[in-house]
Amino acid sequence: MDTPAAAAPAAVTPVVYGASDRPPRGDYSRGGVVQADYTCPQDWASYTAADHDTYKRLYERQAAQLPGLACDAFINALPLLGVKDRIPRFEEINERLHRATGWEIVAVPGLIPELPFFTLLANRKFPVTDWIRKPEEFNYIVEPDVFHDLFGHVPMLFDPAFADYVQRYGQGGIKAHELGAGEKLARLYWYTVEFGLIRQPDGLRAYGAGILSSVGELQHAVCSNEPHRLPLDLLRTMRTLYKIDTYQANYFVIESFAQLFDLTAPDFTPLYRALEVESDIPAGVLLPGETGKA
Ligand code: HBI
Ligand code: FE
Repeated sequence: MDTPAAAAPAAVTPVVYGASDRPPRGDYSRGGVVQADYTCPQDWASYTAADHDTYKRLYERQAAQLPGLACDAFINALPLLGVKDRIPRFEEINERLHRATGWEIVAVPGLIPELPFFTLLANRKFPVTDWIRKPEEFNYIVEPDVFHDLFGHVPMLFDPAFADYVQRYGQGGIKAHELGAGEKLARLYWYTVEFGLIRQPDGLRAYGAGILSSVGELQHAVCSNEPHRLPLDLLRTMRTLYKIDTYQANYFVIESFAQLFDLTAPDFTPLYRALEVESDIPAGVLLPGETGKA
């Protein structure tokens, strides 16, 4: 016998990063279609012509500045999204993505709480916000929208080693949450999945979605002399505070996605214990001996 999917709007609370007096952007009720795991139908039919046009213009502008700044894995996978002149239907992306790495994307109304977020990742489901920014927010938006989530994150999920890293992050996240270390681990996500740099034989490149989906930060992260660049070190990274509303003051550099995957193989419990006696490091501050020129 079929039981109806458990829609649990009571358990579905909106979340925002940073200042908590900012009202949440997405609609988390939607007449009860948001599920207990925070996923919902994409409702593709509700996008307007203006919405599709915003996506198309963002895609064009951003795709044009990738050469020499984005990593090869991203540049090679971007065309696999398959659609660039409108907001894609998530199902059409899933056909290819699932075949490539076993991942799928699922629609969510916006930022979701830590534990359901980790749980989706641990199950190789990547939450993609379904709404798009307004034309007046074309250049800048604090919360992730469908352009950031799709264009920024999904191409990298076609890379097998990176895709495995994101799942491992989800699995580690569930454990970190139990150990009260969710915030520390979230910093690792921030400085890798969102704002990571990788050293390719032909130079430094971006793989983080926050960089790849931003007009201005791509140049700043890869080419500017302003920010510090440090080799990725788990303890250093998880001690480092971050800002969500400015370009990053420091970036962490990896040598390969396999390195990222291997670094996160050990149990983090001792690391979390070590972090308890280490002070947080403000964004942009160097420790003695660090050059910031990785
Ligand atoms: N929710 N939709 C969405 N997208 C994110 O990137 C996201 C989130 N919730 C929590 C979160 N990220 C971070 O706190 C994770 O690092 C835990
Ligand atoms: Fe993101």
